[in-house]
Amino acid sequence: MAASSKAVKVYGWAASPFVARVLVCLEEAGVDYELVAMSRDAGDHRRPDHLARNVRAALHQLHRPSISTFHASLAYAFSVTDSLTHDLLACLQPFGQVPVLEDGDLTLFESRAIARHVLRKHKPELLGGGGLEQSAIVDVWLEVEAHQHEPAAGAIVMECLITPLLGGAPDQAAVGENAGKLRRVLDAYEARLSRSRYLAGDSVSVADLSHFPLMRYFMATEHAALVEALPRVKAWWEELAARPAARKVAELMPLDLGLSSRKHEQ
Ligand SMILES: N[C@@H](CCC(=O)N[C@@H](CS)C(=O)NCC(=O)O)C(=O)O
Repeated sequence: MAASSKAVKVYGWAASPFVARVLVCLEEAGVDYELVAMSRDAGDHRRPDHLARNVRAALHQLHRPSISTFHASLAYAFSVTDSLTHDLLACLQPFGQVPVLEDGDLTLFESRAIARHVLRKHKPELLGGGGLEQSAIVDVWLEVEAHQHEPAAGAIVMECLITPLLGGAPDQAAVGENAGKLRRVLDAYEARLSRSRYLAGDSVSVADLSHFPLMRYFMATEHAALVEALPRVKAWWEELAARPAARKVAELMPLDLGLSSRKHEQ
């Protein structure tokens, strides 16, 4: 997407599964957005302007009724000086990561929180449509993605895809351990998908979509066989990857994560 006048801006690099998660949701919701490309290699995410974006996002939450101690101390530190050094900004900003979303005056970080915001605003049916029960079920499966699927699949992608691209050797013990964990997660998905077409019911939701970016990379590893062995999970994945939003974002996600050129430069 072009033109800097867009109200919705996403900062980051699209090869990141976290950034891609946000892009998939924006595409699904038909939101007109601008991807403000940043370079990890150039350290754009550590620059003061990006760190300040995260600080602004945290400060935003001060206006909410449930203010955490962390945010309170952040606000205090921010208010006692208006000339923060870069180092202080780096301390204040807990993660220095992408994506960050700007939606008008609202600045957010954390990809799943951003995804929920985008969908709550533009396509609530992907969050369960506002019904208490259905929304709770969507939340459950989004948590499963975050706490069961991502750690195991992410470790395999790191060891089997990213480490070799950077010229390293995979830690086979870590690969074996996480393949075992992921197999158990996918077995649970297979059982779940025997009862409903998607994870949270018979319509697609953010819980399914949220899997797409990491699974795209996971399916490029030899451990894709774990998915291929489970007919319902395989069909679910193929349907997910064939969605127009997923296909569009996949074009921005080279399977070498843009790392091949870096390896050759080393
Ligand atoms: N929990 C965060 C994780 C974000 C994250 O790890 N982003 C990576 C993108 S590759 C990043 O910014 N890494 C740079 C760094 O941590 O220095 C989310 O879901 O947004």
